[in-house]
Amino acid sequence: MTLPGTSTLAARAIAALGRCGATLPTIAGDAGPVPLTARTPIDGSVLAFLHPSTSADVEAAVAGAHDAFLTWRTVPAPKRGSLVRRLGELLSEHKSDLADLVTLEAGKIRSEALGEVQEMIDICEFAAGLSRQLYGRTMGSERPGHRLSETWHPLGVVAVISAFNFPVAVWSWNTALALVCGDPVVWKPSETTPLTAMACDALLRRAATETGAPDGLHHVVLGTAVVGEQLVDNPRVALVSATGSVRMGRAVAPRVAARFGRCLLELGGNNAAIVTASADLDLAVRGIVFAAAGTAGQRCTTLRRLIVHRSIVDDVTDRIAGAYRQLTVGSPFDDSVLVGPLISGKAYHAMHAALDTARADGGVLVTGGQRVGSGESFYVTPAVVRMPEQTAIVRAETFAPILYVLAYDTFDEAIALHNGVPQGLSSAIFTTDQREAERFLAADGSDCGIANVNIGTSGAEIGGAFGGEKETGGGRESGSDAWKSYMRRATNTVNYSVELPLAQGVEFGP
Ligand code: UN1
Repeated sequence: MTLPGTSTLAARAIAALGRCGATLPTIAGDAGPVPLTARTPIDGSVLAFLHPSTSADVEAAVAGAHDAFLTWRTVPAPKRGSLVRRLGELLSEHKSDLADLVTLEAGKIRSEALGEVQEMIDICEFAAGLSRQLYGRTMGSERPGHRLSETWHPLGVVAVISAFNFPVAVWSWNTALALVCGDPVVWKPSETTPLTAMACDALLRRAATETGAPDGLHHVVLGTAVVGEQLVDNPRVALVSATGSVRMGRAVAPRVAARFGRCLLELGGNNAAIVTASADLDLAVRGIVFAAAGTAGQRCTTLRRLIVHRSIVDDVTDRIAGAYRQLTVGSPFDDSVLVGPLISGKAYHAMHAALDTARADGGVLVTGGQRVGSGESFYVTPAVVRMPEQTAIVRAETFAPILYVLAYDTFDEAIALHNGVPQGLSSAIFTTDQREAERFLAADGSDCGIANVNIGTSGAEIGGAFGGEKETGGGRESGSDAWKSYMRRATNTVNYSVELPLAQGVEFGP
């Protein structure tokens, strides 16, 4: 495996950052706090040193955002939409630069990095249209001469805490909606992906200047969990939208609840697909391989469990293993590569440990699971493991490319295995039998927030609401009516009569 030279990678990052209008700070020797090191998983080398935000910086960011809120909430929503429309144009203009940064910091192959930026452009278009559609309802009042309706108002400062694996798309889902809904944003990106965050911030600031939006609508704060905790505890943060592990969600949710703030959580997934005896196997295998091995298994929507009818399980497993052996692993800048690096050595060791546990539980490694190359980067061949049953390791999310294959006999058993995990993000069924497909989508079918037919678990479009149930946290981001989480609802009763009838027939008065 050949990797590009280290200095080439850092130079490429700094050039892309510069074209987006962001500059790197000068780090003053050893006088200041320990700098934040931006590294690339491509070869583990340093891309840049940055200043972590101090607690005063975080406080100032929230205060600045709150000041901006007081103005922004009164700007008409379609005018707020102009800012997001301009942001979408700038993202299109800098699509290649941002994709470079996504590849450098998250290790995504070019096509997936470009796809992630496209997802940002799509949500900006969606949000700009939405800015004229923040509809409230009108209900029939039970009282004569009364009008009953609801109005959606801006909520306040939104803190966005995002993960390394979708370093910018998840930010854009939240930020494009928040801005049209009248809410400024303070963003704490993953400490692994600060440069993409700085590039997005620079583009958004430019869009704000060009469209005459107030200062202070967007702030980036960099650092470890301590920075996130400060946002979580700040009473001026109205909504904490956090994407990451279940462990992180468990820490965040009660703290936000304790101050009666709002939380939008997008946590772990342990997504499964059922392959029934009637499935179109050519289509199924293509869908499964992208969902399980794409993004090196590091999407929250990655397919991690395959539940296959016993009559075809050997055939399906062989076909998938055959396709896996064709997957090229290596530098994500190499056009022939489909599987880039894992984000860190920690991710590699977690994968290794999970495979050991699976084997100890009676699992058989069918293919993959080998480290490719050595040194400070961690490339692996995606693994397929046949499991005798759904053991604890199968029920846990390991953020790496491991696909566990299980066999089922009856459809009820398949659904029970499917739902028999703590997480509930995405799901799929491969079948040509309409009854099976509808049953999977029915109330007693998949218990996930996303349920697909004849398509894998990953790669959702922005138009639908994105999120899941159980330990996934229950939040919904992106399309449909996810915008409602970023606004507060006021119910309005207007009496335009000269009488004062009370609801429920209550009589009161002398
Ligand atoms: C994530 O992995 O956090 O559906 C988000 C998908 C992408 C988003 C994934 N559109 O796979």
